[in-house]
Amino acid sequence: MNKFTNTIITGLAALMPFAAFADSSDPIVIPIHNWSSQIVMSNVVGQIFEKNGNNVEYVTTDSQAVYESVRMGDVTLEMEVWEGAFGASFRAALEKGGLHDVGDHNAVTREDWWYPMWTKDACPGLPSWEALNDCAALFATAETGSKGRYLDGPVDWLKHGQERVAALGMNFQVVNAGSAAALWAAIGAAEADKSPIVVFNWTPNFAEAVWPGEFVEFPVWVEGCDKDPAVGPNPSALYDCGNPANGYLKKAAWDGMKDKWPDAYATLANISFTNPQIAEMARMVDIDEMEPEEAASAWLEANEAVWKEW
Ligand code: TMO
Repeated sequence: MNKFTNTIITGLAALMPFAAFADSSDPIVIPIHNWSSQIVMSNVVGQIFEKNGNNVEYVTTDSQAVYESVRMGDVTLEMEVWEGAFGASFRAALEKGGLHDVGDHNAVTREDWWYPMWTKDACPGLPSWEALNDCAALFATAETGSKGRYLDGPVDWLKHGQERVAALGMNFQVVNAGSAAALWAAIGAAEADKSPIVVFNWTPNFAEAVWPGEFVEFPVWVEGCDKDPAVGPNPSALYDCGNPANGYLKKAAWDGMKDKWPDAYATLANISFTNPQIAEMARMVDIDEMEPEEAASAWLEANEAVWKEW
């Protein structure tokens, strides 16, 4: 290329900054975890990027370790940073540097001990945690002996159920479900004869439309309850509070994303899903039994007016 054409091209590029596609052709790496809304939402966002001409790669990763991967740039972003489950890992990675907050979804989240409403017939003092504890024998199983069973989420969600039981002196034993599907199967089995059950659950989720229920009310979350034993009702223990009842749902990205894929980054910054949209994404997989990629395509087709704005 001679100097003359080079000048013209540079001049044209300067005149059309938005016409030029500035993003790297390297794949944007999107992490996939083990609950349905996150998997579908990640595919929705990946498919939007692809429609815009980006390349995308999905990797299945641990939902806590992912913050370290985003910080290092091995993974480009995270679509669902739940305050209750991942706030601590996210904050730790933020402090080390390399990733940042790309804003909140327009959603309010809660993750905690939960029961389907028929449980309250047997234990009318609910939702108080003290009443639950007084009813512990109702939740006993062969596995937990005389203690009540609390079916917690998969281990990598790091809900600290065991620490909470110890900190509050509860007569419960924590059993970790192997998968989210195992939680739904346990609720479904209890539904048959309306036996009392208490499990880890969250909102937004499909479950709220299927089984009316309530979260157990633990001592109210106070900032620092997971870091400073003095915070919360037990002065010598961590995790003696419930999870935040009005938690955030954030997006996070590797710091390098905005320079390497500026167009995709601008889209990511605009993306915001609501509670009903997130619950619907979970339902498409957990109730309608769609494959996540298929659910994502269907969602995009039905919600063009929503995502074209982004
Ligand atoms: C992280 N989760 C939404 C499953 O609680």
